[in-house]
Amino acid sequence: MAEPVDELAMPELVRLLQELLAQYQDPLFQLQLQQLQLRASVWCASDVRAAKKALAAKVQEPILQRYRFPPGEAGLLELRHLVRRRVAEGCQRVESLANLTRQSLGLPKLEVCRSVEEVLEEQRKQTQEALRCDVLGRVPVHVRASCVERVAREVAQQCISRCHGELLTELLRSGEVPVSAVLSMLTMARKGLPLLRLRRLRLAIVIKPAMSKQQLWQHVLASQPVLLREQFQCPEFLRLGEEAFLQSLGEGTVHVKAKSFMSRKGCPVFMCEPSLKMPFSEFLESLKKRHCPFYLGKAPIATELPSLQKHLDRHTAETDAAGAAITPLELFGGCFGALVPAGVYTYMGAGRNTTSIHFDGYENLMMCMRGKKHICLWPPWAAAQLYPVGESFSCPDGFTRSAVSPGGLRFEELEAEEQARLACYRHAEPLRLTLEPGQLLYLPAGWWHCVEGSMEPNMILNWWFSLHPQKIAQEQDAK
Ligand SMILES: O=C(O)CCC(=O)C(=O)O
Repeated sequence: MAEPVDELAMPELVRLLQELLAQYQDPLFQLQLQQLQLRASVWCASDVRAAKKALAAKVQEPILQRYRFPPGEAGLLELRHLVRRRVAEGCQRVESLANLTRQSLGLPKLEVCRSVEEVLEEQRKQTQEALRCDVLGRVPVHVRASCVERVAREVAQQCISRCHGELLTELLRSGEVPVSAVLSMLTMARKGLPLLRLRRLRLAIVIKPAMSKQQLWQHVLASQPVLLREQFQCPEFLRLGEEAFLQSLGEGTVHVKAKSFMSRKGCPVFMCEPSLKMPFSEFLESLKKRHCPFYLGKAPIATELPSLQKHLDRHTAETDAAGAAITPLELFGGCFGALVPAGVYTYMGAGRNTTSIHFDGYENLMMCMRGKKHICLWPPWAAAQLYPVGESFSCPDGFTRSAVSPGGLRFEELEAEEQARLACYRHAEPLRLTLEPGQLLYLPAGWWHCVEGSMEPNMILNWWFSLHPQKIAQEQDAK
């Protein structure tokens, strides 16, 4: 990931872009670009791209060097990084200059003003293309056959169990669920999710004030979501939710999500992995804006916020007055396999920061530390109604995201043309809950979910685990 060029202030960035633009618009440069474009009919696309890149690099190199960027690809990456950050912050001057430079290189405009519904529809269409669907959305026989072969290969390589192989092959042959949903289930099967059992899931969230580890274990085995309302109310622990937003904790830089699209509900939906690096203090400042463009989402705290990690470690070792553990890891960790290698994650944001509908292949203990999180949940088999999207059917961990707009809108709330293309969503009413500070959600692996934060600053901690070996073993018994 590229480091930002912190010293380059806005006026300098604007000057740099103006200089680049002047060079790109030079008639000689445009002529050379056109000549390369003409070669497109005889050269392959990647050769044309490489030649254009080399031509542009001749112009870029001396300018970037003058502005103290590192040479080569690294300098370009940093420039892109800086531009994206300023555009996300709403700097229209940078946005229009960046678009003009892109236009003069024959590139499309930056994607900033599209709605999430448009972006998701494009992803659904791309998925249909990848699966070679016909106009009625039917997958041709040869693609189904390739999927069947792929499932057989995964069984042979022991990536999925034999009974999962039989189940998925049967689903592909019968056409009972869409191919994209079978591919979602293939990803679930690879994580060891007991799919046969999940088919018979009771659709409910178990809500209790507190539970013992043995009680939670029963729900973990059944993949039943659980909301614990009162068990983790230890004030010292919850204070982390306040402290985390204080400058004093704000070490160096953090990686944030910066690419969001507005949903019909008026929430910014963050669609990409965290990729933009910025000082933590500036991230905290941005939370005060009405439209916060950044989301410190999916941040492993050991590397992103080391002092928060230290505070958490201290609490992990402590017990409350009655001698009980005060963090979910201590109390419930035994119900799962290993904690993911990066450790505990956090999501910190504000302004109704939203994560679109997806599932994770990990068991999740999600604890609210500040603000609120409004969550919609659908069971794993709802894949059939949620229009999973993926780039290609051979992508190993694909089809984990849905083309349905987040927020848990009811089918009747969709626009007529959306109802027409997402007709199966009619049967996918979500379970809804709101998570408040000190409350813990056990979100079983494979459950589809979307999450909308409160307007005020909000924060969760996530402990993601692989599945407990006994849970994986259940599948054989379910047959
Ligand atoms: O809080 C969020 O925005 C998303 C959280 C999430 O998707 C998760 O914990 O799996």
